[in-house]
Amino acid sequence: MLLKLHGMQMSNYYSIAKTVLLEKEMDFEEVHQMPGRDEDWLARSPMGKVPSLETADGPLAETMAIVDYLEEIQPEPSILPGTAYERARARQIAHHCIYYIDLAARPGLPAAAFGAPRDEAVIKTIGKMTPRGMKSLGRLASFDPWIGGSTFTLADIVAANTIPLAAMVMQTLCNMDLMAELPAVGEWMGRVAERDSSKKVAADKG
Ligand SMILES: N[C@@H](CCC(=O)N[C@@H](CS)C(=O)NCC(=O)O)C(=O)O
Repeated sequence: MLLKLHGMQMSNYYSIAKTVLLEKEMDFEEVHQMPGRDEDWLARSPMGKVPSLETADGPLAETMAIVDYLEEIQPEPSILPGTAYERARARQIAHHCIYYIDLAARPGLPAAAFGAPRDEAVIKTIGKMTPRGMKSLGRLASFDPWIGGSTFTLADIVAANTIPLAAMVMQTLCNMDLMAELPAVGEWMGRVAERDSSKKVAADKG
């Protein structure tokens, strides 16, 4: 059965799963789906979020579970190469970006991007937590040339699809340049953007 990725192009988590499929050169179909709470969608994604992957084995939600599944069913080319420690370090960077950058800034997204009213308590919290997540990423990242070192991995894919959204939220709500917390990010983002997978994801966003 052909894998089907359900979700929407503008979702950064959808982009992570899609980039992994592209990097692994897997055949897949895209099915447009907005987040929602109808029963059919909740059967695919219990929290109603996007993305969800339709597999021969059944539906699968949660982006990190999806990418682990893809890595297992098609190990090559690997997005988690190297030793057990190197693979764990790549996962550590990916989790760091999700927990301490994306989720730190995400409460500001409704006001930054969707016209919701500003909530000063939220802005105060994201203004404190997001720069901390970004600055501490510097203790893990090498950017030489990839975020974890010599090999392009899941860590690059997750970081490149979380940092820009968080930066937009911080700029819009806190007038803060998140990238300035970790200046090497700029050049590395340029390298990621040059990859065919990034170009395809960007082009499909329109
Ligand atoms: N933990 C989820 C997060 C996915 C997520 O937050 N998706 C957003 C779009 S980028 C969404 O569906 N938001 C709607 C909602 O939270 O109801 C994953 O890893 O897939």
